Amino acid sequence: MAVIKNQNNQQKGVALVVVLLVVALVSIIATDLTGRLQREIRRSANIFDHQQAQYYALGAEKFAIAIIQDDLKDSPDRDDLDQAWATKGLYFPVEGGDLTGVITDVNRCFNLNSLVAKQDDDFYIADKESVAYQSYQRLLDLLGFSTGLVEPLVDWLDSDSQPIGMDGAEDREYEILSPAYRAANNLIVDVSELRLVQGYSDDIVKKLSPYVCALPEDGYFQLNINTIDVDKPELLSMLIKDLSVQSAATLLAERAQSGYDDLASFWQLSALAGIEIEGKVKSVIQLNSDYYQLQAKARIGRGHEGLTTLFKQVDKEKVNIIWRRFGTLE
Ligand SMILES: [Ca+2]
Repeated sequence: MAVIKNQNNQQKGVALVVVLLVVALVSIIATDLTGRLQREIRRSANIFDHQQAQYYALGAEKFAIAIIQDDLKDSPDRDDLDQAWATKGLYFPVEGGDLTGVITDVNRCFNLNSLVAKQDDDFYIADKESVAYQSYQRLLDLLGFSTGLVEPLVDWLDSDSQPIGMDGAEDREYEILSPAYRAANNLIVDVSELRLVQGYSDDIVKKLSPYVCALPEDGYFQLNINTIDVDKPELLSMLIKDLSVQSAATLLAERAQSGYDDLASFWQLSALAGIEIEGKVKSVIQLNSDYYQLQAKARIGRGHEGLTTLFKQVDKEKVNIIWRRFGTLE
């Protein structure tokens, strides 16, 4: 009898251990599931916040179009830094976060794509005598770079595969690199593309970038005299070759916040007296802008979204979106 009782006790002990094991296993599984659920909830919340931030950024884009359109209605023939669109540091507190944005016109910089122009046969070619080509050469010189840097860039843009000069670079120069690539032979989409062009080191691109832009139009070279940055007189000196950087700096520093009322007032300035300026050079200077760029940033909870949009005004009434790019802004 004693043996049977002992066996019963042992079986009860084994059953208890099994039950404890099962309880432990269930606890582990439950803890894991809770952890997973919490991570899923957090992930969903992050996605929701991010989507909301994206929609707020798109809202900023609509708001920017409205502001630019209002300005077009009020003053179709001029854009200056005193107008509503040029207001700096717009900040909007929104539910769960905030929205910031800034609009700049993109006629205050040199359009790199103006170095080439499309011919009848859909070919991009460069004209060394064009105002754009010569202005860019002077800009390079004024910033302390070799004027030869114009050539690899022109080759990057033009449709043919013949180097334009001694410093030019076409497929042959890029195909021997590792990794190898080919010249775009097309307009550039972003200034950062310069890094791929022969001779354009990081330092050069960094110093050049504030002065240049990449607009989606070949042969398009227009500067708004009312919006050129005061600290970039080189942009005026590159265009008007007999105007020194120092005189251009004084001229820009003396410009009223509301800019010039008409082009005649600008060309009559004493700083420009006695300087002979060709008509094709004069035609680059405008009082209004065609292109604008919005940089917006939305923060909702843990979601952040940056948006850059390029607009173009058409027929002085419509504002078209040329491209938009989502991504974190600096
Ligand atoms: Ca080429």
